[in-house]
Amino acid sequence: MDKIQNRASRFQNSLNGRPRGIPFLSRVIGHVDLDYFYAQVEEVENPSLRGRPIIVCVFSGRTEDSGVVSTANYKAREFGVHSGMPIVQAKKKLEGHDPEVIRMNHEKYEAVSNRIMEELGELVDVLEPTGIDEAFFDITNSTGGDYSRARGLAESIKTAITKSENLTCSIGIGRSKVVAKLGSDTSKPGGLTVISPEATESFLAPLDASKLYGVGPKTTLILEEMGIRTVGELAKSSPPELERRFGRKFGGYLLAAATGTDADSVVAGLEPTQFSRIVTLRRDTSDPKEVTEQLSAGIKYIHGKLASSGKSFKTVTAIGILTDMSTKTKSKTFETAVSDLTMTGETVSALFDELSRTAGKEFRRAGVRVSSLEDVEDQTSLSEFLRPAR
Ligand code: DCP
Ligand code: CA
Ligand code: CA
Repeated sequence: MDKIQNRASRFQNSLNGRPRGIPFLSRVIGHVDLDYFYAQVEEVENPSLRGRPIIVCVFSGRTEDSGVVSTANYKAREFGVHSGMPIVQAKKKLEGHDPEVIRMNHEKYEAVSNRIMEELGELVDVLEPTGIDEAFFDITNSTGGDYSRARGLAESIKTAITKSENLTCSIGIGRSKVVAKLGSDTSKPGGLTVISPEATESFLAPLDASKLYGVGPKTTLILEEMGIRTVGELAKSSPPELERRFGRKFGGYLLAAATGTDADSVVAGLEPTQFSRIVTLRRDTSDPKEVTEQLSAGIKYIHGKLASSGKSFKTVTAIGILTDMSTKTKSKTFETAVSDLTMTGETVSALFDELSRTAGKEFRRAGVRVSSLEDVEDQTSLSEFLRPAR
């Protein structure tokens, strides 16, 4: 309960955090959630799996099959399999349906997630990642509060993720975080739900109150005792009664959530852990010079990101996606962090030299990633220096 109450209080506190001058109703907030994330990443890596039930599993190692399902694709869900289900039980449900059982590879999913978050960060005003496969975003400024422009932007986000990673996602757009989250939930998989301020009340009213963010089984039970089942009923319930049952903060949050007036703002996400850029080559090639040349804008872009975030890097990776869509990478790690543009370009070029010798196929797409980021110390002292004297 504590966790939820903390969250509720954050929602309340942020009432004060809303930028002044932006009327509440004109906020445009989004929530993006990747569909059957771990399983979809596996599907993209191995397209021959499409159409078959897939379960991505965490094996505990005690017995051969002990462990749980981390996630399942929608085909497997048709047979009643879901996240958290014991592997043994999932296998039973999928018997005779040719399931693919895959060991969870967190690093792989995290790398995909990092690339997507970075890409999303470029497309929205403020991005707040809230999990490996989801994020809130604010696009009030870039859309001028216009919900039809918001729809266009959301569509281009979906297209961008499909183009770069071949993954589908679900997006909800609304005037608050709660509304946006409900929007992405109800458009799963692959959909887009835009809930304009005017449509908010009628969108929320029929939904089960248990669908609201922060409303778990305990709260649902109490609400049922109060004769409240839907969000609409919750919105019309008596505020003093809610306060009496749930306390001032959480009661207040429930009412705000039910009316789509929760005021929590989107807060820019965590520190970046890497920067990357991938491009589709103008033609398939195995010439490392050609590849490096077409990556030069990408390398400059990465340097811009490093400079603006005050970071240098220790590891640089050349990424080659071959004509059979397999990915080959080659990295170099420096002993001390660097941020020199020429040096990065030369290293990337050398790495692609090596990659092209061992790849065996032509490159279709190519990319660069810098990771193991460190703060540029000089930069800190520079900003100290530039700070006006007090
Ligand atoms: N996950 C997990 N264990 C859980 C729930 C989730 O390991 N009990 C992992 C696997 C999921 C990822 O987190 O792929 C994202 O979780 P989601 O709840 O967003 O579920 P999915 O993305 O798998 O499916 P959906 O299409 O419903 O979003
Ligand atoms: Ca998901
Ligand atoms: Ca999720």
